[in-house]
Amino acid sequence: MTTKIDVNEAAELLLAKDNILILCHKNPDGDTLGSAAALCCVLRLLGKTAAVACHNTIPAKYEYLNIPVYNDEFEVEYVVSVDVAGVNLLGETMAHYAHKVDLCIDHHESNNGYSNYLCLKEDYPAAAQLMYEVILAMGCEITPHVADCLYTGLITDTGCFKYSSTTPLTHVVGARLMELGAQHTMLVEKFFMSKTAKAVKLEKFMLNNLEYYFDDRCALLALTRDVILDIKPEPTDIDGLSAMPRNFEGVDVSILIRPLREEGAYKLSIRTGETVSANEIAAALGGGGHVRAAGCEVIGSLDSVKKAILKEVENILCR
Ligand SMILES: [Mn+2]
Repeated sequence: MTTKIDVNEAAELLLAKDNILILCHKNPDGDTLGSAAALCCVLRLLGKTAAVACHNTIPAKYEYLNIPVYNDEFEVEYVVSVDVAGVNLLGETMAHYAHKVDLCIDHHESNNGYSNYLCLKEDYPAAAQLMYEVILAMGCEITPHVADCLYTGLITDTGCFKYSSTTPLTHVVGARLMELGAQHTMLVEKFFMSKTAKAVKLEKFMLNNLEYYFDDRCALLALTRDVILDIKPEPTDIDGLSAMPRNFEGVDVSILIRPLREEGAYKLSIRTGETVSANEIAAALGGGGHVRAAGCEVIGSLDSVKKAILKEVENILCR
């Protein structure tokens, strides 16, 4: 059973606690890392002991967030998860925290209420927008570094204020973070204006290998193990790929399939247009996320995984 709380109650809890561990979701993105980094920094400025833990090593791209990774250096008394919709998203090495999350700060409508307390805003496009409010409610100053962390979450989860989840308030928060010192130019350049050589190779592979289904309303790209071994992309090189075919004319659903480390398991990223719910498609296969962006993990051969997802897409497109 989880108790839903508002921003002020979340702030009160955080102010009352110490020796705090902040958990990110596995395969971390800019939102989970930026929000966690911001909270950790603020807690430390308050003189508290806090650190961040994630199933994966933090990608080099996020080095500037200066995330203090938990190293068993203190006994954890309070566990906070950030941008984590369900315990399965913590990853195996963090699974022992599954039933020990005291507070979850999140923006996923698929959040299944695994924490003691839950501060959730499903209508916020990024957990960072909520974290901004929590930090203000804590009465803490937003330093230029904290502004960088929050701005990272804001732009990465909104496609740089482009996705339909973006609201006037998102722009207000973005503007305020700029005033507080967020390095807008550096961050936008880093995440949206530059591409690594490996990301370009992946894009070329995508253009040559994209499969179309259901009157071309669904575009699917399967990255095979061979392609991954050949190009050797960083996870951050692959991240931008899932949203791209959604922008192609006539495409309502875009699916990216990539192999997981374990043989015979795949991660699916689903992006949809106005008329289709990505969350609904992902939920049918045990995953979840947001209306326009969701994901799931499916076990099986590439062929069977493809069949399974296409069946769900067909159910929704053809009803
Ligand atoms: Mn997020």
